[in-house]
Amino acid sequence: QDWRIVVEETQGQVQYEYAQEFANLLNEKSDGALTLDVYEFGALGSEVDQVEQLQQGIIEFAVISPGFTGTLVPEGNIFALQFLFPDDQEVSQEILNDSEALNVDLAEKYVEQSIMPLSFWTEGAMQWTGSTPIQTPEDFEGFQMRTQESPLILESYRAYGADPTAMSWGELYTGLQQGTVDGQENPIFFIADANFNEVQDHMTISNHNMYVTMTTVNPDFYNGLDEATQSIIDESIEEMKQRGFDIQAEQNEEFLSIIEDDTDNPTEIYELSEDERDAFRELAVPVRDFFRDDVGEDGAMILDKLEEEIAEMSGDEA
Ligand code: 6CS
Repeated sequence: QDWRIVVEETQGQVQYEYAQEFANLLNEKSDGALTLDVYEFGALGSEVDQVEQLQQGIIEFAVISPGFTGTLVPEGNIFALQFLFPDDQEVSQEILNDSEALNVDLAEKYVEQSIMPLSFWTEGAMQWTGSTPIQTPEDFEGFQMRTQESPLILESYRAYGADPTAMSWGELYTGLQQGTVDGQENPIFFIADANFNEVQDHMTISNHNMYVTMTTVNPDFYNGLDEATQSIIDESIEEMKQRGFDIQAEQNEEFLSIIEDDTDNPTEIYELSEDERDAFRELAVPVRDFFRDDVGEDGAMILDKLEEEIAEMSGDEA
């Protein structure tokens, strides 16, 4: 019987392409014995529904963004903290690969909820889009910001003075078009492929955070497999780390020019200077204390450890 993996994106987008290549690797390495079917976003419900299906073992694998597990695994809100990881995506991916805080301590918190993360990976730096320009924190005053379901993402935008609302991306195009929300954050490939630029007049190159997602497996399913099969999965996950990175890098580059060249739907692109980014950083850093207080001792420990690892691995000047 075929195994299944569900992703939060549609055909052609990063998670889907990743899952397809992961499925091919499993199939090759097992000489055709293992078959994994890829389900695109929308086939099995919302992003949050997909999390539940993985937990219940209805599907074996899922690509899940921590932004959709915010109430389930509060410690996973760590990825909502802006300006925490280095801007350099390659360095950040290395941290995601090697961090013990994430791959051991945070992973344990997920396993308690029947979600086993096999890898954490970046889909690229996130940018802001808006119906009005965003260049200073004041521009967020009264701004209806769409976010994922994570309390700390909402808190991060409240810290800027915005008025955030959580919503599935399935509703987002219409929400932006009708003005239910004024703006959103995403990597460039996603902004363009989901056509948000059609209904947004402004894009700010803010690089305020990276988009982190996780390849996950249902722990009962995984633990029930023989060792040889587990090794095939582990090796494939390992090989997909570089592939996933390359897929997002290519798409983020390619889609920037698609937004720039779309004369039917012009989008004003504004790149923040380092000084301008500092104004946002100043308001974002205290949200780390909010995280420490809000998610409790274990979460605070994970953040302390991660901050140390980041300083070490990025050769921090701080
Ligand atoms: O903004 C979102 O919710 C969506 N963004 C990405 C990059 N992937 C899936 C996710 O649901």
